[in-house]
Amino acid sequence: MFLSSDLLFAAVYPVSQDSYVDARHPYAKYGGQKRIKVTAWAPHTGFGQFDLSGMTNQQTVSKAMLRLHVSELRSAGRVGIYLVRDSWIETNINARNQPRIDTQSIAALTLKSGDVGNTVEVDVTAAVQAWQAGRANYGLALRAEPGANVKFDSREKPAGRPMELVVTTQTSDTRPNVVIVLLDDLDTHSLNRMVNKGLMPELKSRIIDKGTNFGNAFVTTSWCCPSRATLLTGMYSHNHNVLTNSRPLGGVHRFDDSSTLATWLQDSGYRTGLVGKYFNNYGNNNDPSTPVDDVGYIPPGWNDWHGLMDQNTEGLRAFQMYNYTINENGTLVKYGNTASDYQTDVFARRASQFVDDAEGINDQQPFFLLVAPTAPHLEMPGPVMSGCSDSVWNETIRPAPRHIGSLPDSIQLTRPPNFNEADMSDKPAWFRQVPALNGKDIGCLKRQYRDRLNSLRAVDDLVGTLDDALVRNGELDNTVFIFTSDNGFFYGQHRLTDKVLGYEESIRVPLYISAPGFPKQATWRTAINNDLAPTVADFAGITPGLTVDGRSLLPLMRNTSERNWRKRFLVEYLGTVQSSLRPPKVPFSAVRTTNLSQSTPVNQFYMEWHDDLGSKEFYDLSSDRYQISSQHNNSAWASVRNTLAGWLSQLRSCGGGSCQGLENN
Ligand SMILES: [Ca+2]
Ligand SMILES: [Ca+2]
Ligand SMILES: [Ca+2]
Ligand SMILES: [Ca+2]
Repeated sequence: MFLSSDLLFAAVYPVSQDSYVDARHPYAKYGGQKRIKVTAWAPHTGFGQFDLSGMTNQQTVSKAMLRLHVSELRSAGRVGIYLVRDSWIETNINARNQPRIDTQSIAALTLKSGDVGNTVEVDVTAAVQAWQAGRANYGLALRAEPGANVKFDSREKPAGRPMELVVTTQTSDTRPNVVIVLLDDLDTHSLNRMVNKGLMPELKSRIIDKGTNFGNAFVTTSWCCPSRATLLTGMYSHNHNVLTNSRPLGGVHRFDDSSTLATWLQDSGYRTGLVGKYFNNYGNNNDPSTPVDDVGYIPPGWNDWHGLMDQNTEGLRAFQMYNYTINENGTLVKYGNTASDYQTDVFARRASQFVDDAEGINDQQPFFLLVAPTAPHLEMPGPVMSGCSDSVWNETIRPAPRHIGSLPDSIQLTRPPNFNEADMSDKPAWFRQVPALNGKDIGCLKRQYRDRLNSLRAVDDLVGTLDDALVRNGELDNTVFIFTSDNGFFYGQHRLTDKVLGYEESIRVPLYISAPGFPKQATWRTAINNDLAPTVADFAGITPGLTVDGRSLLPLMRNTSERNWRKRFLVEYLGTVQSSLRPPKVPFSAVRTTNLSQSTPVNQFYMEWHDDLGSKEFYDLSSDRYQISSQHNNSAWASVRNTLAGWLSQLRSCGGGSCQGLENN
């Protein structure tokens, strides 16, 4: 072919799902010429018109290479490549005149004698991407610069095309983005108070008012590491085997990170990111036999990693609002103690940046982001309060500087009927040894309560910052936003602080899911943290890479009164005995019934402690919702207890797909 005032028409046709080349015979439009000549004898111009209309809306150009076969070179020199509009081409084709090019060249190639007989390639990706964005047909024109005389031609058959555009496309992935904001030690009651007082405006307007409120959401093991392992695997503790927060039964060392929600999503095409807390003991580097605690370790499945280091070499810990260290994609970054270092705010900025980066790298790729602030977890070590008689009450958390001193007075520690439980005679013998709180301790707890709740206001700002990033990137309508916590918390109920035990305050967590296509709604059907991984997998259209124990919540979001749903679930703590602590950490297995499909709802809790005494507890929550008086010895409940003991004996070893049936039947 020659390039001169002769005209080349080269359309692009799909040759496979992900690439296009010009395949239409170039002279089809102009009738029967055996050879197209495209010459660039200066000042002549040749051009090709390329039609990408065969591409679907899901496809985008990832690469475009213009290939030119150099058949003759009278004098070496540069040839400019220009982008020209469809209308320009039609005008010039019809007029058969010498085209004028007014635009700037998008690329140029310098030809030398060695190119003769060869095909040269020019990268025109950016121009073709812009061309596709306008969904218009454009052309590429060639013009030799003064001094250059070249002929592009090919007599080779069948591939001999003088001017060929090879376009590689990728099919865009329209699956939704998923963002999980996972708080640490946030109980349902505290969050509800903050929301109802108007102190969580961002969370309310951006998630709660647009999403599904799971009014009966629980964790199946109420402790940081076991709960986070459940989030990432969809399994009960007795199946993922992370039983505590530290070695040998728990912590980062115990977690099998080879198949997790992150790896499943990444393998299926998601860009994945973590910002915040991962597992306890992450980064402490105290086991030479494994890399998982190494300082620079990044677990499989994560593209963009900002993991908070636990217990670093300076003794600083993840649970500090200042002076902590983050592994930022393999680089350790230390944060100081200025206002801008406040942990929740740093995570807000990092999370927002993750969204910007993911969208900038490839808008067509969905992302998964797990944001895990430490708030409202107590700082350890952190500022301590004086005046408590028992040091277990003296820890607190610093709110963001802008919130200090501005929490309304109306937010005060509540004292439900089980607060500082007076009569412990229904509890196991070792539990009765836990002393009651005295006035000094209650004073500390009151301050701690207000600090913890006040720390949530920076979390609310984080939700707003993150949502702003979704809006800014045009992703709000294609993002699933999940807000929850790894466990609840005791504020003096049953004389306790902290979590771990199976009572309501410890196992209930907030759970809101705002997702495209779902209205603001509420369901009282039971959701457990085992469900989060399969739910996210369902949104992503993938099958979990493990045999999960939980189930997708999407059916419940489609029908909030679904009758064929979970009637009971297992609550367990299978770690070591530490009965002297508050709470006493004594392993137990329990079954919580939540059968709301009957006319009279059944809410019961049956627990077997794994202690030397074979201690048990039983509560009918309809008559004793505060679990003040265990009925484990009351013969009136013997039949119910026996039934629950039967379910418990099966649930505690369920797995391999059997848990759902045991929960539903
Ligand atoms: Ca926690
Ligand atoms: Ca190690
Ligand atoms: Ca996108
Ligand atoms: Ca009692």
